[in-house]
Amino acid sequence: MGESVATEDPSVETEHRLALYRAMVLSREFETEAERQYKAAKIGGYCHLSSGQEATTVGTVTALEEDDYLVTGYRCHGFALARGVSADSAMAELFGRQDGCAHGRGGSMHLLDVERHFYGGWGIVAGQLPIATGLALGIVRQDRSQAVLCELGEGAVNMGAWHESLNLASLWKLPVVFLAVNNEYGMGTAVDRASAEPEVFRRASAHRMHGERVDGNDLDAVVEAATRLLTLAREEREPAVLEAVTYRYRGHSVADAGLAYRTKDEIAEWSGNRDPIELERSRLLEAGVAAGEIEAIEDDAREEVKRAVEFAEASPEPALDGLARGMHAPGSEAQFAGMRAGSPFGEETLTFDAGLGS
Ligand SMILES: Cc1ncc(C[n+]2csc(CCOP(=O)(O)OP(=O)(O)O)c2C)c(N)n1
Repeated sequence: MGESVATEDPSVETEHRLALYRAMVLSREFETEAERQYKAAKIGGYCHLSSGQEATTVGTVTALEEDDYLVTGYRCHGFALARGVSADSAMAELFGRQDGCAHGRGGSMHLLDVERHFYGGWGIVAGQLPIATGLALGIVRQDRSQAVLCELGEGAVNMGAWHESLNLASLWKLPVVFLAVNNEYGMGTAVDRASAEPEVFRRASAHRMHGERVDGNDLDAVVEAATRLLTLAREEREPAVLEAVTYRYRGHSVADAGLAYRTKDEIAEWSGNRDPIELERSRLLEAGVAAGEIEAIEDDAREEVKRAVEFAEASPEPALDGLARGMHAPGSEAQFAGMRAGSPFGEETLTFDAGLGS
């Protein structure tokens, strides 16, 4: 993916639309299966699903060029898939297996594929913002023409890292678009109970940055806004906040039923009348695509997810002695060897004068 939906050749447009539709369905099917596998205790740790948010996920990722960067929070399965990570390696990662895209060391919240310029999957709320901002600074320092898309939830905008990152991105004119996915709730708190300014895009103005809001369930609108803002970032070094208003159907994580802080009617209103996949499906039908062709795509995506579960089950557990690989900089073993057991900050061989004051 990497082009906009709008092209001049209508057949190309339909083909591209079908590819985006398949990506949305794949994401939905993947999440449904992930929940099933989590409940069957095949997946450990936390597991955050993005069912209902597919137009935002697929629409923004398709607006990225191949060598742009993508950084997200922990609700990252759909982003990884849309960026081209295979369902096999994403599912294997959820299972904690060796063939996972992070070699089984990251799990659901920390999907990663550096080759595809997907720099994770981060579990600390707003922890991904300074990383994305640093990537954008690297682009500028190396005079490259790329952009960074940094996804966050609307709950992250009250964190210090949000303000620090937006301030520097604006001050230094960094090529980054902060995608605030406003799915109405944090872990269980509605956005207007947590944020004095609940219209998240307006917060960009505090840093003299462009901000705008888009209907995050409308694929066309998302693709248009994301393509425009990423182009401005890439070509003019203009950072921006894009707020996508959408809804998550499931609980905050699989462990949350998601019903204590919102009503069944509210969920039904979004899933019944504003579902992004249904909306796209009716657009395809209106454009003359046969229902059979759409169903074939849906079946195909479902099969891909089924195969991914088999792949994940067959993949071996990572070797125990490799679990710490990649965690520390080369050469740091000598430093760790000098640390006193049970004393996390106390090295035997301190680099400053241990006899201070004597
Ligand atoms: C620094 C930090 N504080 C608290 C948590 C626990 N926590 C995980 S998700 C979450 C809510 C975030 O909501 P939002 O940013 O809206 O993202 P969403 O889950 O809706 O995608 C919280 C408080 C955490 N992971 N990191």
